[in-house]
Amino acid sequence: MKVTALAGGIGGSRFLRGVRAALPDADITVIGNTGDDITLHGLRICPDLDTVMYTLGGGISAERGWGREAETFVVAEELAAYGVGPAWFGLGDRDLATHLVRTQMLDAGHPLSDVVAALCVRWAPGVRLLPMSDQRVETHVIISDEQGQRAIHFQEWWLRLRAATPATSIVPLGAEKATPAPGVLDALADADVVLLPPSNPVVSIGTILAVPGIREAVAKTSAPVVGVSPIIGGAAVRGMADACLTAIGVETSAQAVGQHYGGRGRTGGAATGLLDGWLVDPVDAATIVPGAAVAARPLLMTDLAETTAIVRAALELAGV
Ligand code: FO1
Repeated sequence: MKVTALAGGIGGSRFLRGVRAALPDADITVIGNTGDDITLHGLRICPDLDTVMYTLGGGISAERGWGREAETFVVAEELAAYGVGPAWFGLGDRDLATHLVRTQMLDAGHPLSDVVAALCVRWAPGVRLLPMSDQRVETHVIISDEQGQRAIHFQEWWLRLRAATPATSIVPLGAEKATPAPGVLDALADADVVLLPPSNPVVSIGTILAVPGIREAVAKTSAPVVGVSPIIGGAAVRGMADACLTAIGVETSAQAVGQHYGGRGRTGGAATGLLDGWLVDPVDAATIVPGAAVAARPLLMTDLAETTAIVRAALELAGV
């Protein structure tokens, strides 16, 4: 079976461990978000790609959900001693090696998709990890504060401001000029099932869909498309997805996010949305997404067994 999933960072990566466990013999392709990427100290950092790679490769910090386990932050301390920031981005020593290898490969002219493939030789995540694009797409957030209206990098908004300063808009810079990375469109066209994990629907899934061609490929694939709600009972399960949803005028509810993705209306309606199925928590069982079937089961990914059960429920909703 060929499974294709769009994934962001921590939530998406946890979900993917369940996909691998539920379908140990499947060919799994992950289309990873690169909008979180940032250049710091001259190094290109790809947080969501690294989080998928480390989580599925066994190198993730279980405590943080990002970065490496058994991590140290000596270089970050030394940078701080020089008064060189930003202090709000946790730059780990082991993680630094990943950024050094990636940056020297990019500087040598290798496209990001080749860099990801090379890094995955070491980590062997058990899935094919593709960046959504080889072109740079970088999410920036427009805020208004005492310095007036200005754009800051998503990571600064997320980590320094903890998304507490309302975003007047969230912009995936460069998306309109980006093209899907090699293999992305085929992975969507050839899949037996396409999954939208409970990643951030705006800055993770939304950014991937903003790359021209990808939303269309999801909308028209012959594979069933099933999403899993990242919102339970009106609250984001993790992260600050609610702040992102508010920024784009979408209510923080399982129903609003499902309707934001839209149903595909396979049963005759115009194919406007992406979803054939939308999996919600029982507390949101009354959810309606026109054009998509809604099913409910507990969605807290408390451990691998529970995550695997959630994945199985999504696959059942997909009819695969
Ligand atoms: N998330 C944090 O909450 N604090 C950090 O200091 C932090 C550093 C960091 C470094 C490398 C990396 O791959 C991820 C990192 N993250 C951190 C997560 C990162 O901000 C993600 O982009 C968001 O969590 C959204 O997915």
